[in-house]
Amino acid sequence: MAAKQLHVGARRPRDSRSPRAPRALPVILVQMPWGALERPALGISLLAAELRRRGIDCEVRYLNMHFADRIGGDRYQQIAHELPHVAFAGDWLFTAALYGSDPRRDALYLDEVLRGQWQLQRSAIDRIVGVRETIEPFLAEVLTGLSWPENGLVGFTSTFEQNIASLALARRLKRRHPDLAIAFGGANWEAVMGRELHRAFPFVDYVCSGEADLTLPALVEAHALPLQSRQRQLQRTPGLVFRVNGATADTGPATPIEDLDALPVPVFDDYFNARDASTAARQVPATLLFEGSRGCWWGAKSHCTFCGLNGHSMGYRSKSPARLLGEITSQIRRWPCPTLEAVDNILDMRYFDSVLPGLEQLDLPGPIFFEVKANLKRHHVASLARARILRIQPGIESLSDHVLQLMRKGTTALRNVQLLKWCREYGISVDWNLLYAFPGETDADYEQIVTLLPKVRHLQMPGSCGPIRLDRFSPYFEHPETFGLEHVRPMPVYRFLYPIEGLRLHDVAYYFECSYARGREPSPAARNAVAVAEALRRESDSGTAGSLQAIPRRDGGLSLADTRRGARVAALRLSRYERLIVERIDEVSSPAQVVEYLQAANPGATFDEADVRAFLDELVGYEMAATDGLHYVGLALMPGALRPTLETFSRRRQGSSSRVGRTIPIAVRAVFEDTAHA
Ligand code: B12
Ligand code: SF4
Repeated sequence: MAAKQLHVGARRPRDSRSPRAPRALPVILVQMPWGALERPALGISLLAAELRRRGIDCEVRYLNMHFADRIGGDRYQQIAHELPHVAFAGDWLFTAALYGSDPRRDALYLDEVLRGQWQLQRSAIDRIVGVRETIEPFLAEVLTGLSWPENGLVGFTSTFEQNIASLALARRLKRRHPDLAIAFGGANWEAVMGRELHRAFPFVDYVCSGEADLTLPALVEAHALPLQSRQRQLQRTPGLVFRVNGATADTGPATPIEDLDALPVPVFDDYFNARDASTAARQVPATLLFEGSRGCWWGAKSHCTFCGLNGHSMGYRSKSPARLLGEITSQIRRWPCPTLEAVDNILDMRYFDSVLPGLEQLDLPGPIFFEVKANLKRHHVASLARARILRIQPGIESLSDHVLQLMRKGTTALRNVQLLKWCREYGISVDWNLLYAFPGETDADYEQIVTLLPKVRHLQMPGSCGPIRLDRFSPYFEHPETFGLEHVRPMPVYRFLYPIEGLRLHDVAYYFECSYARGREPSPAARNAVAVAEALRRESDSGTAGSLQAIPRRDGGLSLADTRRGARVAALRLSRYERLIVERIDEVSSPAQVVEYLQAANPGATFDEADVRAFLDELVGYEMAATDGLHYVGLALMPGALRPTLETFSRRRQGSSSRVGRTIPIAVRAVFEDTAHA
């Protein structure tokens, strides 16, 4: 198949292809409902690029768009995105097409899951159920209306709610074209899940588990070989599930790609062509995806206890800055999109001095999204903004130190607050959720959050609040006993999706439920924190939260102007020395560090730590700083004029001065400019 290739210094991954291998059969990679309309399917776009550069005929089919056109874009989006993901309504809709109709089972699902668990109204349920009647005509249309090779390979990508629709089409394809090989890959088929699903669905010939950049090409090439040598070749390919004498066999985990520069640039032609032809897809703006890295450098050191993000490949690998920049540049020029999103779990810190300045030069029209680690410095945040990375997901998750420790997040409540503050200053939107129900949490943890939240009401509030979900591959799932979790079992909804005799549901599920051992139960006080967070979010959405701003004065001092609802004073007037203190606690600092800063800024002078601490406590009293008892962070937003100095400071910490001179007392009494608000 003719494919315009973009090679940005890409090298071919090591491959085991025999020079005598016969010409591989054509490949079709499929994106089924409920895959997103607004972005290309990155995994199969990457695999298609690799197959094409090996000379293999490969097409990516966006059958999700065919379906969306049938049921209407709005309804598609509602089921794909607006319903709670773990209700699996999208998957359930296709169950009759996969297993045959079962009114009793359906009635139970609607009653137990949609009505009972998720409290959906009758009208909402009716709208969902109404989609059922479009499914058989859709499957018939794509089965007979599109051309499928008699032999060759059709590969389904499956993440989120794509399993049942994909299996329903795969079954029909196999029946109609018995020589066509059916393969599956994607998050829903990794590791034991792929093996068990393969066992349960005999029409699935192959599964690629995990990263398939090497596995799929090897499989496609092996599939063209005569049966005997094919089996030998398959057995030599890591990451594969296939059949030997009718029984499921596997070759263990895939080999993660070490050199990401060796990957091709994903091909998005098929996505944009399909989008042009789809009314439903054109209704939503397209997002361009790019991949800078795989795995997680933090998780490789300290795996966050609830995180199942990386399956079996946590080891961190990233593209070289030159390669990544080249890829982004060529892709965005070719496919101008209003937003650009990195799929990385965590930003590579070396990109701050390489990729980010490059993005700044590109002067992209729309915002970029990246996941980052929360303990960034001010100058990092400034670089993000300059590079137009205006939406980040920093994994804040909580504002309690103890809860953050329980989840091994490697950050603190004050650092999280500091990041929220800087992001507000630089106009960066922060995606964060307040998570609770961690084993070992205490009531005091949520009391801390309830105390802190109103003080940071002028910063971004959590987008949502919810209990943690027990995900496959997470430490909670892998070692529940270590954390005091018991009776780990698949979420009950799975039995409606896989009503198959003898199926090990535990091996197919991605999400689980559990009980808590005595003494490890979730804290009921989390409810209060959620109520406070939600009320503050509503306040913030209505634009009435107010703000806390630092305003430099001509005399070298600083005023802190407080328009937050319930402010203790309207403004504080601070002296030059006090201003220096506020500047230092722009970043989380101990009183000793503040003293060091004051001394460095006033050579020859000395400052008393007790004075400084008293002043800081006073600021805390006015809710203009927050403390964990040992450290302090200022809550006021710094004006643009002060930011460059603070950025420089955050880049290179000032050394301490050991010179002793006259002692300057801190005038801890702040001058009120106004009386307290009502
Ligand atoms: C970026 C990302 C997102 C993005 C966009 C996702 C996208 N790419 O479209 C956003 C922010 C929107 C998102 C949202 C959510 N996400 Co998300 N996300 C990811 C993340 C971090 C990267 C996905 C990615 O693009 N990877 C890079 C590509 C190249 O890899 P890939 O798609 O896996 O493809 C490779 C292999 O899987 C395989 N492969 C893929 N398809 C096929 C097909 C065939 C035939 C073969 C042979 C091989 C094969 O080969 C590919 C190349 O090696 C993954 C975690 C991860 N590390 O993968 C989670 C992940 C996909 N997300 C997940 C979840 C649960 C969610 C949310 C529900 C939020 C949440 N965490 O609770 C929402 C739901 C969104 C929705 N319903 O639309 C889960 C999915 C679990 C599942 N069983 O489906 C994952 C695995 C993380 C996790 N464990 O929690 N997510
Ligand atoms: S939650 Fe984020 S930081 Fe933690 S291990 Fe997972 S990907 Fe890494």
